[in-house]
Amino acid sequence: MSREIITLQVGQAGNKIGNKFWEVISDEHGIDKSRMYHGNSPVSQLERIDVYFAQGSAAEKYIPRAVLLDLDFVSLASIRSGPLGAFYNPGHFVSGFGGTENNYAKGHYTDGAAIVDEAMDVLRREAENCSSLQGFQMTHSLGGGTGSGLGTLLLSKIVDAYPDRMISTYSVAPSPKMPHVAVVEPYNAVLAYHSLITQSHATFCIDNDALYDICFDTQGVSSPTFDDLNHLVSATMSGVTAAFRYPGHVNETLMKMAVNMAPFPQLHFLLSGYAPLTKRGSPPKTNLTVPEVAQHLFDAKSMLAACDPSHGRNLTTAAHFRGPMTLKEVDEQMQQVRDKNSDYFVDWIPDNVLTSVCKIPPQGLNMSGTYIANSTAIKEVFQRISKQFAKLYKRKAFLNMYKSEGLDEMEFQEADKNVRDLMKEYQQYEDATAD
Ligand SMILES: Nc1nc2c(ncn2[C@@H]2O[C@H](COP(=O)(O)OP(=O)(O)OP(=O)(O)O)[C@@H](O)[C@H]2O)c(=O)[nH]1
Ligand SMILES: [Mg+2]
Repeated sequence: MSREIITLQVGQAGNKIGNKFWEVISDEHGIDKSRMYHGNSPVSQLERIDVYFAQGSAAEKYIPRAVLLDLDFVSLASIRSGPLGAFYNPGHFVSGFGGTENNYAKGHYTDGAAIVDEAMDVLRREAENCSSLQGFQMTHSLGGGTGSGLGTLLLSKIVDAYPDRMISTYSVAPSPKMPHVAVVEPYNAVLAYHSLITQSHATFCIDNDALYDICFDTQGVSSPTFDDLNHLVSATMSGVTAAFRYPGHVNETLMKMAVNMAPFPQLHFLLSGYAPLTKRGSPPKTNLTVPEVAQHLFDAKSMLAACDPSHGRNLTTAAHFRGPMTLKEVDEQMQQVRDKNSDYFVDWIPDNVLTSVCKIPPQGLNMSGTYIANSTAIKEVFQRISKQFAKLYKRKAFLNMYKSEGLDEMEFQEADKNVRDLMKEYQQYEDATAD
């Protein structure tokens, strides 16, 4: 059974990140831009190719199962005319008449609502093309009006149409460290988190604040661009999805990942990390060892969200290793890390560290690791955004631009309350003990 996943790319960040994801995984699976297989290891590269690629004709064999949405047609046109433009199904681009200028309400209630049915038609056609659709993954920003507003509107339609399919998201939190971040982005992010609490089964909290710091501090990039940031996101997405794309691992379906990682349905906001993170321009690492990768993986500086795991406790943890190593080696290392940092792991969920090995390393490295944790420290991200939200909302700044697009002020209050309740819930499980 294929267990297909459909990728939804919404808004500028969503499409740029999605694009980079396809670039990385098509390389890994030996699929070139003309959609043909030119790899060197058909058994491993093609065995589960159907999860992410639809079968086309003999001349153009593998087509990404992706739907690309942006209200901003110029931004989407740049993806279409870019290096991967011809790779996607040409009927899978859905655009509007202009971006929302960071207005969630435009994305959710007016301009976005005008194109969401068209997007659902495309998605339905792709779903009908699947033999056993397992679910969806969405890439989007939470600060943009399209990524947050239209992204969550689309998810609500998917939940209605496919109530028994899984939904995962890679959701980018805004940071003032990046240039041109709009002042209202915390509003959009809180409104979107509010939806994701009930709509998503697994949300990877990608945070531009942390991505910027990794690029600047660890990789020595003096003024990180979105491409620099997206490089980190796509490497992590490749690590997470390797379990879906190659045979025989833990977390090998979206469902298993959600069941393993989220002991309580609402608490599905995941912290991720990646190793190795090397200085930009340095030669690729080809002599990494399992202990090195394990150590980097648990370093707070490797995390893609601005929170320190040592400030919270891990409800669940997964470490996905890639490369020529044995599971025994990995398990031993993880046991050592766990013993050294036993305070970081809750003691009331036994065996809450999962490990897996995929023998195929990512391009250019001899091995890599991806960290996924349901850490209560993730509440530090919500605290930061919620604080910024409160500052604006105290003076009701910029509310009119939301109200004039049909958003009721009650929704602001509800979203704010639900995100605060989520933080409290994380705190409650952080404080819980086995007795
Ligand atoms: N990591 C990352 N962040 C991005 C990228 N592009 C934009 N952002 C961030 O996303 C937020 C803006 O959202 P966009 O994705 O540009 O907006 P949108 O979804 O197109 O929505 P509109 O407001 O309608 O344009 C800001 O916080 C940006 O810093 C990207 O390629 N990568
Ligand atoms: Mg845009």
